[in-house]
Amino acid sequence: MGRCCCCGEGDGEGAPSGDIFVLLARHMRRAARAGAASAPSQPACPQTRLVRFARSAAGRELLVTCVRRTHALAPWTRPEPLTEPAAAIERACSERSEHNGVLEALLGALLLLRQPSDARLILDNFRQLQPGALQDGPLVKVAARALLADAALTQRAALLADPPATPVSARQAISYTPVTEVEAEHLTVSEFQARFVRPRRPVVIRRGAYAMSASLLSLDTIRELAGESRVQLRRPMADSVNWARLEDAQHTTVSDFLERLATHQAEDLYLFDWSLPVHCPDLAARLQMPKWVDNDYLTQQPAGQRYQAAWPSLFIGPKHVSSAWHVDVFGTHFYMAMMSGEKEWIFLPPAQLPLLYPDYSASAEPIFEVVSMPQAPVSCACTCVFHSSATNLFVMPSFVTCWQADVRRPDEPETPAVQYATPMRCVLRAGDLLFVPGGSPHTVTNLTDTIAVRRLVCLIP
Ligand SMILES: O=C(O)CCC(=O)C(=O)O
Repeated sequence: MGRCCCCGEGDGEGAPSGDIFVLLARHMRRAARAGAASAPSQPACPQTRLVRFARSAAGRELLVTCVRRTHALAPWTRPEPLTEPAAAIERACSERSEHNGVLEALLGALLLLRQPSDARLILDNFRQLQPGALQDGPLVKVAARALLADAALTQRAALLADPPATPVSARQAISYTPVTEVEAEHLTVSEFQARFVRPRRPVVIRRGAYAMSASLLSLDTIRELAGESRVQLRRPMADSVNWARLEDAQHTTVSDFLERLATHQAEDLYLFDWSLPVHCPDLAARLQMPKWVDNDYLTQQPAGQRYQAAWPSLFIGPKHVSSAWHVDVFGTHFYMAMMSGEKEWIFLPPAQLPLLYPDYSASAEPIFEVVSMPQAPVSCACTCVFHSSATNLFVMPSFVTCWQADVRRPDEPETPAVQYATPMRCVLRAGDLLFVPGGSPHTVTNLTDTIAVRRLVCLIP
């Protein structure tokens, strides 16, 4: 590998060490100073910009260099099961006092190069040589992502060997199982736990939102109690690596956003997951915990404990704006109470997550996509994202191509496993309360302008 034409980095003495995103950021800054990297085509969060860079020729070259240098220097980092005499390898390993950092960089690079199986084998080698060595916080995090990514490959193969459904191609059209609906006054707590929480099934509880508030929150109430508060809005972006592919957008006041919504000038801006206890306790005080979920471990923590008072949070979104496929954090259950408008929800059962091609290269919260990588690194060039909203395809010419996995596009040849999934669907209307079991991948579209409130819950059995 020669020197990179944009920043002069190339073959060097030491193996790269530490967080691969820090290395990418440093490289990107140098490339920008040398005038070799173009500005990103759209504003985006730092992590999304770094992943864009990792997909460019210059970024890919850095990743490949990182992998090659490390393999050359530390035999235990080769992606084959250990065959060399363990003592020699052990020596090489212990001479390298910073081996945790080296392994961290290597695993991060392999994940971004979409080689999770290599990452897992290297991790196995490392654990064989250094049992108990995985105690370093940053290393544990990237190791966990490598294991998740590799497990998803294995689980997808197992699901395809015994698929949950006949492929959509044989069924003509995609079909959705309707989510079960129950009237609030007929649903006892024990029935809720037995039918929905334990088997991890979603349910729409009609009129359930009234268990939170006798009168549903209106824009007027929100304006009155929270109008002056400042909020950071979000907006969808096709190649975002953030949760639900929503990127941070501008800051404004709640009343300014509501005014834009009323005058149809909110565009694709979304007031999303805005913590009411943190930002507007008066509004939070109006909302009660519905009886079905009041055995929540998070709220029973001592005051001041992280997440003890993070939710409920507020969502106000204009018609057509969507949250892309995602899974909620820590695999927790959550519920959403609809205050006004309508939302379409599409889910997969938690066990079918691997059919959506979860990708852990940017974080432990997966995005869902398939990337085609060129075999050989190409020369440095600018990064440029082309995005077609019609097909949801975004392309970086000559570098990599990404396909978002989505059960609504079962014919996409690059993501064939999605056609074996058995999606569920519901439309949530004002007054409804939806329970979503932990670990369920889902995507949500505002069919009208909407107001909703949502809370993550860890239910104590
Ligand atoms: O309502 C939305 O747009 C997304 C809500 C959601 O998916 C969530 O809270 O996890």
